[in-house]
Amino acid sequence: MPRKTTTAKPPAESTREAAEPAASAESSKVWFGDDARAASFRAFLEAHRDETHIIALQDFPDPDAIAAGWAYGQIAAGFGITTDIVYEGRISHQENLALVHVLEVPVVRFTENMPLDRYDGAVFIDNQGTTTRLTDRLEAARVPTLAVIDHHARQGLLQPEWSDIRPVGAVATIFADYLRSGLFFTLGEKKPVHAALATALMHALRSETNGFMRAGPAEYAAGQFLSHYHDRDLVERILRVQRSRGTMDVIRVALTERVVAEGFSIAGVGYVRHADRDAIPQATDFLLTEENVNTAIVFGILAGEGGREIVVGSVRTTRLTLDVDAFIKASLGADARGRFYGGGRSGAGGFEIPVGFLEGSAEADQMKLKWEAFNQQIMGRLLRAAGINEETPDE
Ligand SMILES: [Mn+2]
Repeated sequence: MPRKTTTAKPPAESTREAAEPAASAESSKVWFGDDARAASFRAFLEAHRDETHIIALQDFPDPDAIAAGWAYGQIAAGFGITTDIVYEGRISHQENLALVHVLEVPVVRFTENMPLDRYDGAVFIDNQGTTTRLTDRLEAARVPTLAVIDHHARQGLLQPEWSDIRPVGAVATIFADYLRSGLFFTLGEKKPVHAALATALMHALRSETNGFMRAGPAEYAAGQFLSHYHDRDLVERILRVQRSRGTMDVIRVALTERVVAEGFSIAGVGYVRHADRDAIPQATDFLLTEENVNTAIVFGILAGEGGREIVVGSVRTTRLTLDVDAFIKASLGADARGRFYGGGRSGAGGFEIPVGFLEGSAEADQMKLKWEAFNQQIMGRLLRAAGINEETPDE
């Protein structure tokens, strides 16, 4: 990899010591220190002065999306552009909630009565329209797609007026690079909101790269740049946040109900509130920490709060030879239309099974029967796929 994006200096100085060598392949490019793209971003914002933009994040936004959306909002404000950071779905992981609450990030959850036609344009950040239900809604409201800023592989669904898609580890890296260019505001002005933004971007880098384990050179360069401005106390407050009571309860049930055999730990946890949806993957992560367990599966029925009832499951494995995608598809199969109930990749996956006709009952007895039916069916299929004799699990 080429090299040399010295970011230890304040951003007002040039951080580029020499012109890039003519890079043909994407892989040989330097993805941090790109003044030309920052200038192009600036020209794009200039051309949209004083407009109102909706920043569309993916459903269930993560810290990378939240921090980058906020960065767009703060940068665009310098051009008189008003923004709303909007997502459909939910922010349920307590660390992501803490990020939003501690730093006071102004994110808005979409509701049906939000008029979308008041926006001059839409900006998709950390997604390309394929992972947010807002895409269809914005199209229906005839809101033009102005920009896509992302780090996932190109998906080609949207035809934005302007885009910056780089194969880096986080979209926060791209926004850190815009700020580094010195073409926008300077983070070092000691405004609290700047420290908060730098903190959010740093948190995004850390969480998106699993504590920099999956970071590339661009993320280290971005982290080095942000390290001059972020607030360590705020980082600690975000990371030290505690689990909700609901999450603790789900973990407790998972511990009590788990079946451990052949390296698998599988638990059905019963009914889970929609607000505690993230408790299922968290309980799965927790089961995976037991010795001799290399694969954990937790599932339950999301219910209540007027939401649809649906069985949701989470799978995690450290077993290199286990293809999570194939395991889920083979064990749970597909619906009548041939759509699989779930899938996964590289060690993690999940599934969703509609409760359908049996949905919605207030009777405790019926609720119990319904859960037992799903629990037995799913547990049986998972155990068979795992090659475990149902009669004789270890515990
Ligand atoms: Mn991302």
